[in-house]
Amino acid sequence: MQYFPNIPKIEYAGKNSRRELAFKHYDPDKVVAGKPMKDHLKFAMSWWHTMTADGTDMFGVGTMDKKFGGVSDMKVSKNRVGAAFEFMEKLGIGYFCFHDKDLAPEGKDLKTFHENLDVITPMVKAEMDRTGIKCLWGTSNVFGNPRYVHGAGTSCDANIFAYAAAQIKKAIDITIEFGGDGYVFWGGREGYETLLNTDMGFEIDNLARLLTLARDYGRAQGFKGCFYIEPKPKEPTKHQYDFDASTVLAFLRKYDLMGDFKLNIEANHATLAQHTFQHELAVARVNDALGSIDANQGDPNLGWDTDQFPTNLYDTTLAMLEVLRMGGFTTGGLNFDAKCRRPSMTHEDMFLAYIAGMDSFAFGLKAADALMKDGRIDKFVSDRYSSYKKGIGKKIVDGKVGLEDLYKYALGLGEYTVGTSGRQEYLEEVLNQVMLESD
Ligand code: XLS
Ligand code: NI
Ligand code: NI
Repeated sequence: MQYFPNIPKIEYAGKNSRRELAFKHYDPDKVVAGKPMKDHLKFAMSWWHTMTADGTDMFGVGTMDKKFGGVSDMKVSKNRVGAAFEFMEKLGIGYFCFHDKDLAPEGKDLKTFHENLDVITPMVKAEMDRTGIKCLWGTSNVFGNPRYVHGAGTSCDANIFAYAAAQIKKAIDITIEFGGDGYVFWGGREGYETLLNTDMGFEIDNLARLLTLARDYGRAQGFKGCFYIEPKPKEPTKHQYDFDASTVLAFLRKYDLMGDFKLNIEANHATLAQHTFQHELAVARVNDALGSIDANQGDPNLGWDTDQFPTNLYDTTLAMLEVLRMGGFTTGGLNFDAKCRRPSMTHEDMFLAYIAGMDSFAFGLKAADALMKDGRIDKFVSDRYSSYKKGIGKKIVDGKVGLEDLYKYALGLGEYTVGTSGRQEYLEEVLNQVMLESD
């Protein structure tokens, strides 16, 4: 049974090719910066956007067929397994990410939900064994159901905390069964609408309790992968506790979770926090906490999470620069947390969208490697701080001077102004030149 009979296996056709269903930059086995592109990029399919999201929005019903010939809920879920693996095989995608709720219908209660999952997960596992496709990370949807209206770990209702814990336990079990490399927490409802009804300190303590319980359970079950928090400032709640990378790092340090948790940085969430994608990646990287990436992009003219496929080559280049600077992904990868626009409603559009995203990151990898080899930007940055490599600067870095020493030293400087330029425009020109020449 083929779900996409008109779509061939997608191949690399070269940058000048006009073939629609072909890669122009993603050449999986081509060695860049010491290893094949596919090992650098570690592309993953998001089960939710790709297999379940049908274009429904606040103003209208779905426009896309994500039932794949199924009629009953269970048959739809079963068909999605076949469609997902055919989709990934045809694109040469090596990983997938999932929420519990993406895989099987929730049914009337938790017991039914988990019975449904027990039917679908062996089917997924069998397809993983057949194809060699792996699980990048799993997660639990503890934000969609109305019971999570006040939050999951941060709900005012202890029964809901327990309910979320039960869902997370099962999702961790499935992730372990799939041999998943990671487990994500994205706290869509872990925030508040108004402080008039909210005990913020208590809620954040409870969020840490839930994550700690999950970490302890996962480790006790032998989960060796990485736990991730995915920061997002707002949407659906007005103010989310995992606002951005810096906020999450402070949380992880306060509750002593840095040993097991890293960050899953999503491009569009950075935009919503009024940061650049590269900023969020850099904050994570310099704190040794860059784990994985949700590869998408937002629309600077819109104030919500549009989850578009990433095609901005500056963003993919600077993102891959951060990935190369940290020495590449370990447990993480590039998960396309991205969906087709509502009017791009055909199955072919799904393939074209992934091709665009994969090519954009493949280009970004080549350009980032070229930037590092070119070396002008790195050298400029390093030279810019050269005053800390000798004299008083070195003493500051080595902790050899006190405030009084610096006082005396500064008095001795007389009139002193910094004379060197930041040269931003020149560096932007270098970036353009290297990007344009990198392929
Ligand atoms: C929503 C988030 C979500 C997470 C997984 O904005 O990006 O899709 O990645 O729960
Ligand atoms: Ni995401
Ligand atoms: Ni998102």
